[in-house]
Amino acid sequence: MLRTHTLKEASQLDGVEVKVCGWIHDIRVLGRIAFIILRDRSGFAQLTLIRGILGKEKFKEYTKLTRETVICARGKVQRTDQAKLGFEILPEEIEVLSVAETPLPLGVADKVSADMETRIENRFLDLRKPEVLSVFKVRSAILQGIRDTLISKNFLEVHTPKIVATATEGGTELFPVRYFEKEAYLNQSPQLYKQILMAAGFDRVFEIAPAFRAEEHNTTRHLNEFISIDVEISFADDEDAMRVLEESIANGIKYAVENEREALELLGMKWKEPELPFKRITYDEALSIINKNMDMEWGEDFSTEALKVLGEEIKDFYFITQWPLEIKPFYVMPYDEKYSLAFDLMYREKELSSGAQRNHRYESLVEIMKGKGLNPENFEFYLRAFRYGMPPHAGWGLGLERLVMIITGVKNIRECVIFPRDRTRLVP
Ligand code: AMO
Repeated sequence: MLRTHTLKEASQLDGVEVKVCGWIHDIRVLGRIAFIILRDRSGFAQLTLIRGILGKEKFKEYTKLTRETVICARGKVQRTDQAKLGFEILPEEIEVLSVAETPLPLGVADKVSADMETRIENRFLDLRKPEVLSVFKVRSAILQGIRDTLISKNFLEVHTPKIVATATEGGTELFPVRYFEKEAYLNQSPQLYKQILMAAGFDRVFEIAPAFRAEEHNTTRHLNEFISIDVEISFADDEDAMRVLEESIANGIKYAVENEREALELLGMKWKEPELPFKRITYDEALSIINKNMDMEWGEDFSTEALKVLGEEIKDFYFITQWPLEIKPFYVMPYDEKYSLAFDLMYREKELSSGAQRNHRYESLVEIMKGKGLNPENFEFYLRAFRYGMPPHAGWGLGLERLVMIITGVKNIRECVIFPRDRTRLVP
């Protein structure tokens, strides 16, 4: 066994011999005594090195180790008021497992934050910073809370293909891939497949998987590869779908608050489980709020500026419902000639999720497709599923990174992905 305890586990002990491993965060030598601050995923420990105990040779060897070198230390844990952490480990032996070269391309212990480019290029070092790691602890917790919610509601977790033949969310944002002798694409959304699963009688499904969008714009809230949490529910309407969505979000936050309190504190975020239901406003109501400050036409999608106005007015989670049919995708259910049963979930000025009750009526679906300039023949595999018994259904897609951005308070969506894919970045 390389180690007996993580640093957090060791921090709970007193007078027990342990073997702990990690990275050297910092070393301070004060004559005959030296301190190594050791770091692992769970936290920090102070190794107190005393020359009189270790002997001159070992003391010299250990105090020359470079920052970020990986070591294991065997010694006794001792509670002490003198150490900032309330405990120290008095090593008898230190084993050097992997020496870190100097200088480091990115300082892990440094307070000053490097620019995003340098950080991503040296992401393995950047991720060693506790506050950077915290984002991923919170991300994992949110996901767990959401998954638990859906599983408890009897959803089936599924996976649909990511190499596909057609667009779903408008044809301009597709990445082509060579698929033997054919051209294929990376999927933008599991939309068509999750709907087909309703025809398959799966009743309620969810998928947590990457979605790919060849968006040209390089913004702080767009990625070219993101994780989409998708839900589809049979015998359900838009209101049913919204209820599952708000509950999923509330439980995701609750799970993070309960399980990653320290990580949230490190990020300076104070969350409590949000109260349900979230506010619902119609598109028309949103428009009249926006038009107190701007001059926006009915039927347009909300611009960044418009959403800012809205976000200033509603500083919380809220749904925008009853969107104009025109600006929503072909698969949403019309409410009447003008409006649809589509909704967006917002947090202040940020869009987190889109969803809708779907149009499950074959003839009407084909007609709307044609009206939007789409060729139904290209969607034959999808449309077939509507001809042999398709239940009414509703669902949504939630961008995981957008949600993580809000909960962790980071300003750039790239910080919510380990290795982000944006307009210019394909490596690492
Ligand atoms: P939509 O296209 O609105 O809807 O996407 C759903 C959610 O996915 C997230 N998202 C993104 N996140 C990061 N970078 C991007 N480039 C990006 N694009 C989208 C957002 C968005 O709200 N099929 C429908 C969903 C449905 O109706 O079920 C869809 O894909 O958080």
